[in-house]
Amino acid sequence: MIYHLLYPLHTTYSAFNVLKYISFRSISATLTALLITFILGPWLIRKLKELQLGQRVREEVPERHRAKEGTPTMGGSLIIIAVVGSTMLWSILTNPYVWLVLFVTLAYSFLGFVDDYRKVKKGKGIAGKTKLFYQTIIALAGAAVLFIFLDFNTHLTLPFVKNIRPDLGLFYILLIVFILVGTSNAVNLTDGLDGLAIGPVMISAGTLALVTYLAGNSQFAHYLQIPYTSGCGELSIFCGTIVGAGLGFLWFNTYPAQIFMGDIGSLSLGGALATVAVIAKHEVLLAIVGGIFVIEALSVIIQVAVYQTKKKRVFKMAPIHHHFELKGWVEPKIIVRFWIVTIILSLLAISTLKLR
Ligand code: 57M
Repeated sequence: MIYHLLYPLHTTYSAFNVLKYISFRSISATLTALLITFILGPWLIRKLKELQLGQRVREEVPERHRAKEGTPTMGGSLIIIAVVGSTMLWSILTNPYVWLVLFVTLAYSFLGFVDDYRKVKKGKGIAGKTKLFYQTIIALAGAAVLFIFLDFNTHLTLPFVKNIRPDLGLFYILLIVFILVGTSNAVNLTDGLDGLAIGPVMISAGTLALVTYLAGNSQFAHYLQIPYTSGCGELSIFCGTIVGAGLGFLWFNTYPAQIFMGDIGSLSLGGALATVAVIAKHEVLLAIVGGIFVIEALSVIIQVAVYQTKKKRVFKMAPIHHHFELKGWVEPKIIVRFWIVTIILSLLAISTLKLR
């Protein structure tokens, strides 16, 4: 919005010339999202408490989680308001990729809202299969927009190798659905300790902010020999808003949490990160920087598969953050160590851009 209103005046007021730079608008969008969450945070926590939208804690949780009963959930609404508001303020709104990521983010957040609301009000959320169905429909809609209107490049990019770029053709649609639904659920599973999910989400968003900036710049893309996607640089602003809103949310979600993000936050943030990675053509890079999400999801898959076949538990409890809890690690130790692992993975992911 600001770009469309003020940039045309740059011939009169040269200061507005700065608005043409993605870097400037990304930093401004990050700080704007942070400000929105700081301003709305306390009010939203009070509101969610008044509306009795408190978390119901599952029976089989490790003992220390019982004290969390009643913590206001659906705090992800704060993140979504800040992300959408700041993106609308600082992005070039004629860019179709911006609207595509906003569509997926809002659609997944609506699904998460319904799940959270039913969990809190009726004690039971949407059935797993139903949730999976709607997640798939939203992912298919996103893939359809990419293929039909945005001339999507169906060559798969792999890190470290620049000459192997298999053309998946229509099969890419299956990959897009797998990535969006998988990331959305993996972030959801990870969101089981105070700040455990939002930390890696912010680090992943910051990494994708850099990747989209480079992939959207023909000179940088050529120099790094990564696929050039004209217009995807604008997603750097959207990624910046996730970092800013995440920081603001973490102010309230850090241990001991005053608020949980709920499925409204975890499903939408996972879908958002996945959509950005698909558009920038760096899906494997997301799997690297989002390695904690992958490990959390794999721990559940392995636990369930081995238990069903051998009646044995590989982990004390899955997802793996509960395994460390039952090993006696205190909550903040698990959280910060998972953030440290994510920062290391982010550095590795960024290095794959050069090592090819
Ligand atoms: C998503 N939700 C948290 C909060 C958050 C198949 C099975 C692995 C599914 C899985 C499952 O459904 N998990 C649900 C995780 C819940 O957090 C709420 O959910 C939102 C995110 N979706 O925003 O609203 C609890 O997590 C804690 N929490 C915090 N701080 C936060 O900032 O402490 C969340 C955010 C909250 C709070 O206690 O109530 C959750 O864990 O439910 N099921 C499981 O994860 C269960 N694992 C399990 O059954 N493992 C089995 C088999 C099936 C693999 C096994 O190991 O044998 C665990 N769920 C819980 N505790 N709560 C069991 C232990």
